[in-house]
Amino acid sequence: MDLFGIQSRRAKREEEEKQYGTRLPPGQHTVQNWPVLTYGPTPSISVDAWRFHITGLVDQEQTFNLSSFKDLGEATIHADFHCVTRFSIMDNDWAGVPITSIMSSIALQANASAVMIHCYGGYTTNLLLEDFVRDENLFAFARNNTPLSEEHGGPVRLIVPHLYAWKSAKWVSGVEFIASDRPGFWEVNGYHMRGDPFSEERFR
Ligand SMILES: Nc1nc2c(c(=O)[nH]1)N[C@H]1C(S)=C(S)[C@@H](COP(=O)(O)O)O[C@H]1N2
Ligand SMILES: [Mo]
Repeated sequence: MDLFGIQSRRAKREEEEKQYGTRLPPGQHTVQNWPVLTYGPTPSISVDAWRFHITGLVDQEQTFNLSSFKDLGEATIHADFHCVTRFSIMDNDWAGVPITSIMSSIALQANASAVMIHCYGGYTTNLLLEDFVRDENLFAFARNNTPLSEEHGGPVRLIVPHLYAWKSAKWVSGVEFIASDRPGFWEVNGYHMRGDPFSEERFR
């Protein structure tokens, strides 16, 4: 009966609240596996072919290959991952190039206030500069010591732990610095412009 389903979901949520406290955003439940959520086909980009472009409001636009990209700096962060479809994956170790390392290697123009993330396959997502430039954000190439598989965004994906995971774009091909925030793929299609899971900024 559905009533049992509601009760068991409630019991699971209470159990998880005990375990994770305020780390689990409202309306989320945890999963132990790692589901794949992709809109459309999975692009296939080899490590050799992968390029990353820094464009827009910077004094000098730049292109990197994986090795020159990693030369910007490498770090590991521990973070949770919250999908707007209500599953959360707790305690991931992401290895990648911190956004702060990228910022210190570019000359940003004063009127930049947001970024558009571009991906192989055409996906895009937008972030305010203050949501993009945070210590824990990185362009990741591995999770839990394992290189990202193709379906999870390899060779490189963005990880923005404090926002819903549609902002954590897979198969990134570049970041474009822009003067004013404008919607990316899901944001055009009704998702929230910012996507804070703790205030349930799901749709608008
Ligand atoms: N390029 C691209 N990035 C994407 C998506 C996508 O469809 N295309 N889906 C987003 C969504 S909605 C989620 S929840 C996460 C899922 O990442 P995963 O498939 O590795 O779990 O990737 C995000 N990044
Ligand atoms: Mo998602």
